[in-house]
Amino acid sequence: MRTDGAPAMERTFVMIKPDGVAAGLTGEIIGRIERRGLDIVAIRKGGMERAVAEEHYVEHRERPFFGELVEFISSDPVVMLVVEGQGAIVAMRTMMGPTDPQDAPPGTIRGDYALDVGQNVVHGSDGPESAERELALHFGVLVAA
Ligand code: ABT
Ligand code: MG
Repeated sequence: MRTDGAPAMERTFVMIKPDGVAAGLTGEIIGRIERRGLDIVAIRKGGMERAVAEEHYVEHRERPFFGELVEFISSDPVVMLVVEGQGAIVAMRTMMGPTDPQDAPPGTIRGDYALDVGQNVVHGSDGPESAERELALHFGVLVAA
């Protein structure tokens, strides 16, 4: 029995990356999110502008892989989702598996569908502050409380 109270209802930003969309994994990933019991509050498919991609990954701007990362994310269409539910941020991160698919166990999205750390199929906000920032960046007023 839980003694620490149920996780709060929250929203997180999820993105099916260009490799996931190109591999036809959109339905599979959305299906996993729905079957987990999370709610898809908004969804949008399209290309991510370069400037938006740079802002999305601003925490990595000094890293050697930044240029390649921005190029990859803005290269081809992505599917962006607002996902809501109890403890949704951690629930999504757990379903996705570790950043490097080589470390991701079977049963996770990355463990089942990816091999390369630079092209790992799916993104999910890594905490409440990131979720708030990323939802505002990609969905703006649509997700205002
Ligand atoms: P994202 O969901 O894309 O943010 O990945 P995650 O939060 O699991 O991991 P972080 B650390 O945020 O990685 C961001 C993107 O950078 C890629 N990456 C990361 C590399 O290519 N090489 C590296 O050494 C590291 C640490 C992985 C992530 N994106 N993709 N695609
Ligand atoms: Mg991240």
